Amino acid sequence: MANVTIRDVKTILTAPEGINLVVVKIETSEPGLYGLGCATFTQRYLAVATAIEEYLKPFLIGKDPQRIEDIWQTAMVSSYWRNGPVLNNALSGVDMALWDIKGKLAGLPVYQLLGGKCREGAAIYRHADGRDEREVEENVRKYMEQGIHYIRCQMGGYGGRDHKLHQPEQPLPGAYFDPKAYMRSVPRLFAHIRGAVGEEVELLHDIHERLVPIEAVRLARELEPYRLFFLEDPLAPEQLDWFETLRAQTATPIAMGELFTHPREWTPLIANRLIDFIRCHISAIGGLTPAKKLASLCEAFSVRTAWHGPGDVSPVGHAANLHLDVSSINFGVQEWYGLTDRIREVFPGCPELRNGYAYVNEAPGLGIDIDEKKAAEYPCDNRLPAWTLARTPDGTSVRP
Ligand code: GCO
Ligand code: MG
Repeated sequence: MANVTIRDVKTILTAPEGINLVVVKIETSEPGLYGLGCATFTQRYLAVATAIEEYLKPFLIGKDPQRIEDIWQTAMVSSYWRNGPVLNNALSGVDMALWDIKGKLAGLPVYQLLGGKCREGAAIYRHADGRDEREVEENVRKYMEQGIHYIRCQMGGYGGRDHKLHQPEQPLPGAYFDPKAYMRSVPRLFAHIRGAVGEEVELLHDIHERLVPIEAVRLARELEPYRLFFLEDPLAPEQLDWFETLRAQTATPIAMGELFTHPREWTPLIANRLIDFIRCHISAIGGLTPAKKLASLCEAFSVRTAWHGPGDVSPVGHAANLHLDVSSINFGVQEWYGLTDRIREVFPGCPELRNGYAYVNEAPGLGIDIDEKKAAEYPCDNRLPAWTLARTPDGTSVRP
């Protein structure tokens, strides 16, 4: 449509489930035509909101919302120093909103603009946790009864907990865990779960960068008998050169990427076939535009997608994940957090979950809306989450 322009850019901050979410709403000169995008960086949501309000909004007003690629490229370089989670999330909110608008203008769901469906629904995985093997097993069985075929198992959260800690006097405050006790507990957990539920269900685990590299290599090898669907974040983004060693040592499938914010992080892992699944938080890499390019890059190297999808992705972001999922031939699995009634109230048109598959709303665009009045009832909270102050028993601060 000729002459439609961007009229306003709004940042909506809301936390219906106590998790800070950032949504961008782009309004246009066409009455009633607007788009929504996810810009959620839950730990630094105010920094993202400032980047949107103070820099991207003046940059965008008056521009043609249909020129997605040109806006993405020019906005990316407009700060000169670029990438990083704050600026990428801000840009993602704009980018997804522009795809939403383009779909609405075309009268098509976004997946149609990405090549159409190659599957009706996206197979999802849920998180089973517990204090011991039996409790984890109970939660695995609960998900299996709901028809969920892919289940991530953790015992005591990331890095495990409730370990007897051998600490020095007057330890500093923090979220303590014992990497060695955690490492010993994981093979026990999967021996129990695999023995209890058999071979059919796909099991996953997230190391969450909690081990030193050589320990991650050892754990990946020790988990081989339990045939994981994938082992996630075995290393940190700062340890990319260790992936070669990890790959050479184990046949356990590897997933990585939720912390990535720069192409130089994922390109070597994909081009050298050092991972099996890419796990980016798509708003942290700049939105749908880079994510669709990344999915195509991965296809050439037999890497499958498994986009990040926890509670700190907004339902707009989950919808964007799913439009990519159903239209990418190299889709692997979709992480799913579980959308509550309260979330659905704030975000009408949420994707549906049925029998282990997530389905996008077939409405034009991303197919999701936001009730701004209801969103305002759930203010965000600027306190830093305690879990990010991770420490090993002697008090050393480590990556959370
Ligand atoms: C996952 C992630 C999350 C992150 C969270 C950080 O696999 O879903 O590891 O649980 O820890 O998104 O805010
Ligand atoms: Mg993870």
